[in-house]
Amino acid sequence: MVSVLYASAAQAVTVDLITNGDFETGDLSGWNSTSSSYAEDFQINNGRFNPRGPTRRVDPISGSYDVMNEQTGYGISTLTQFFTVPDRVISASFNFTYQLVNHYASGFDDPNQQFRVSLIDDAGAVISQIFSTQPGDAAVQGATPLSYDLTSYLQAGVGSTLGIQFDVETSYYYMNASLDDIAMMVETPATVPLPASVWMMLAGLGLFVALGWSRKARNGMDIANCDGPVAA
Ligand SMILES: [Ca+2]
Ligand SMILES: [Ca+2]
Repeated sequence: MVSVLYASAAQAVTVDLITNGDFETGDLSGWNSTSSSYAEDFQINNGRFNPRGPTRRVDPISGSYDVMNEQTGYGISTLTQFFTVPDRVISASFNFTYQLVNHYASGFDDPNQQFRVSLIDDAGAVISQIFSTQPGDAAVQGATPLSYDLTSYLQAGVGSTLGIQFDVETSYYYMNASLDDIAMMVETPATVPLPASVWMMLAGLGLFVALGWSRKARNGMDIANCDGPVAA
């Protein structure tokens, strides 16, 4: 049986720094959602969630739950989670799967009608915009797994608090993005003490850490619509 500690010849461990990245708790545990103007918070979706506007019920991307934003008009919805970076980082891979539908007839606009993913600092300032939709992108995009090598960013932020933020800006009304299978897989030397929060996550996640890593690796790298750093 595979150990929770992803052991390699280098005596390293790999841990997912994101809590409840698959939303299978059935709620937004670990996440914070905000909204402005007529946007609404991201909502948990069990397949029966019918968001305001023309989008109807959509099956979760994987498992029994994902999340989806909704709105009654213009505004910005955000979904954010902060995490503590280990004291040493060998590598860091950020993975998520999204699907979306944009009902605005003129398509996407940068930045007024856009879905974005950013790495932020502990004050919420954007360190790097990892992904964003671009004018001309397809209005309907099925489940798309993406993977990014964030090693340099996490190495620059060892021991600090960083965050991942998803946001949907809808200046021209209805657009719904779904998210699932969000993971920040960080490889760190086994001999280096990890922050207590990381060990707690290791203990709590158990075998899932190893299984999650395997699943993400098999998904491969889909670089469609990327305008940020891409994993090798
Ligand atoms: Ca899920
Ligand atoms: Ca609806």
